[in-house]
Amino acid sequence: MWTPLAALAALSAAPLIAGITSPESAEPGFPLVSKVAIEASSSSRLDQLLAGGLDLTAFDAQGRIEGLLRPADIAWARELGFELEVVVEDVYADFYRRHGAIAGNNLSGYSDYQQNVDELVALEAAHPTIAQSDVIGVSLEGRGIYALKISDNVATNEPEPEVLLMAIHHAREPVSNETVLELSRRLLGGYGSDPEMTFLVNHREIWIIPIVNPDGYVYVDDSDPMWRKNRRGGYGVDINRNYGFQWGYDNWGSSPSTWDETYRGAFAWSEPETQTIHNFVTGHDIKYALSFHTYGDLYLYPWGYYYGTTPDNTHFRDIAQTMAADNNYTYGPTSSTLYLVNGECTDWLYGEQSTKEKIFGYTVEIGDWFWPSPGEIPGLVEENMAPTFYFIEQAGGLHDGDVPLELLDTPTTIDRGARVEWDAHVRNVAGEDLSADSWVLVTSTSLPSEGVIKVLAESRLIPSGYDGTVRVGGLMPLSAPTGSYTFAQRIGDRATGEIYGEDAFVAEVR
Ligand code: 0X9
Ligand code: CA
Ligand code: ZN
Repeated sequence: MWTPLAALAALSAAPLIAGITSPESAEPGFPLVSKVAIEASSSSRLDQLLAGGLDLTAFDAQGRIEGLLRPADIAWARELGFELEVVVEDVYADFYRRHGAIAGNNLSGYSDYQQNVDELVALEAAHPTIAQSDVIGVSLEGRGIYALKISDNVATNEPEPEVLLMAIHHAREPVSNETVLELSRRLLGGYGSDPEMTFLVNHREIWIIPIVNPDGYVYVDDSDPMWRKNRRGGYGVDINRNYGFQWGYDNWGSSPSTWDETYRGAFAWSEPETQTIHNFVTGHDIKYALSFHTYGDLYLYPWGYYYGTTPDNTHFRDIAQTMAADNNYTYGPTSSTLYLVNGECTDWLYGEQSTKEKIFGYTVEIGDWFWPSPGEIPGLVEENMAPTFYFIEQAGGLHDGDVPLELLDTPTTIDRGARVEWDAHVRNVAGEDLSADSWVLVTSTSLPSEGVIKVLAESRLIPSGYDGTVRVGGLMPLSAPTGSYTFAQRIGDRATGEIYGEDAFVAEVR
């Protein structure tokens, strides 16, 4: 059923002309904002709406994109030829009707900022050897940005894969916070009794940042339940558009206008909240990360800034596919699955590869609205437990540096027709048993082709914690050209090309 919009259209033929007072919500003190669904047939021209700086939120069950639009926005979009269905006429009135008279305490039924702080402190007190809560940065208005570390020997930086879980980049997305709090409780509460939780705590360093944007979260609680950004200048910066990777690449899904919901800030990293994440991530060795948001039932991965996929698309997809097998979320590259964005967190996590290594970062979009009724929270949280534990487990075993190799007793000269031999010192610091291939890449400019790949050992099980030396060797053919040769030994998965460790030496063949 199409809501007649004639009255609105009459109001807003020239939406940007100053002096027109915005219509108001039935809830005193708020503007009239409607939740609309944009017909799928018109969503191929979504770019036009993205360029308009509109507040597009997610997809509904019919695959239509939803947005929070003011009457002037609705009229503008309809003039462009988009077909819009108004799903909720007045989202503020709807919020207060469904949640009761709670103005000034909008997060009732959810954990507010202070409850988060109290809970982190309580978790640390209850599990002092495996939980540690720290303030890793300070928001624009001076609130602490907290991180909870969960790992065995928590005070020690151990060589275990590090995983980062974040929530509340966006202020109005409290289910993301509930989800990471519950993940923390399960990991800590299950330690010593639940074998999966015990394994993850023992073999990973798990970092949880439950509120990236404390100022926005407090503002949602005491003032505006639909607030998204931080509180810079009263208009706010979208924390998830302020990261310094392809920041401001274009204006699609990222706006240069202060009052737009996707305002990206005056410059990359302009906000203390993004600076905090930047400093935290570059100061650690994070392998995998999840940035929890609401809503849409989605797993998203780079790229967001243009319609392309990363060289690791298969790996991104495989993991998302397994997570989604559990909760039926849709998955795919963010740009083509949801919409274009730039200056977004996971694009930076993966894309910035000079000041840090690439990180497999995903955006998780939970549920189907920012404010599910409190009774729906446990189900939404639960559907993210098993997939996230699987994700944390996956952060081990598949990374460069998990099996450091050191080649010892290497020759400097090799006679043709003689054996080449060296020692390979192998360690497995991945925190789990690994089945891995070992191979040697021999290259020399004397060789007619680029080089030869000689497999000296095939797929062995390298037990967790293995620390030993194996003798490696082979025959240098009599026919080999003389000259300088490089012997690079690698351990990894030859099928996927992933390398867990490598070392090399140079020798003269004569
Ligand atoms: O727009 C966002 O920042 C995220 N959606 S939300 O409704 N929670 O605001 C999605 C960001 C996902 N990343 C990309 N599209 N690249
Ligand atoms: Ca540890
Ligand atoms: Zn969000």
